[in-house]
Amino acid sequence: MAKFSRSATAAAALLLAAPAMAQAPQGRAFFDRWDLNHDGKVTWEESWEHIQRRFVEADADRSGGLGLDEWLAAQLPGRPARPDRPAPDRQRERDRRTAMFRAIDANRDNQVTLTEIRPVAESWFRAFDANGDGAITPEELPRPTPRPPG
Ligand SMILES: [Ca+2]
Ligand SMILES: [Ca+2]
Ligand SMILES: [Ca+2]
Repeated sequence: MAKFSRSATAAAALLLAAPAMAQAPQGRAFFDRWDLNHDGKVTWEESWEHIQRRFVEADADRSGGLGLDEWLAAQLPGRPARPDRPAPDRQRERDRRTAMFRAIDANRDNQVTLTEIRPVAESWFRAFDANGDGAITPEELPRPTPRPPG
């Protein structure tokens, strides 16, 4: 059980912090947005700053926590519409993000707070920082959709 929830939170963190990074072809543009001082590396401080900003944006009612509705609203419209994607895919995405919400909501009060997000984000950061130097470079990002050169 402990093992399961750990991998669940790691996956959650991944998607929370880097939805486009994990899936979108424009991963580099996404990276540049996280690299606040544009030095080609994303440090933990930059990551946390970015997550906090996104959290504040998502917290529509300023309650200091995100309800599931705020969570889904913040996550789902972030990406450009994909007309080539059938609707069931969006439902799957929604289910996945709901599961993620449950995984991060450690005290099960149906609110995800920064306190709950932080340890998850930290494990996300460590997982991406492949060489352990405290910064993520574009080379360390996953490449889930390899495309042929050219
Ligand atoms: Ca940087
Ligand atoms: Ca909670
Ligand atoms: Ca690194």
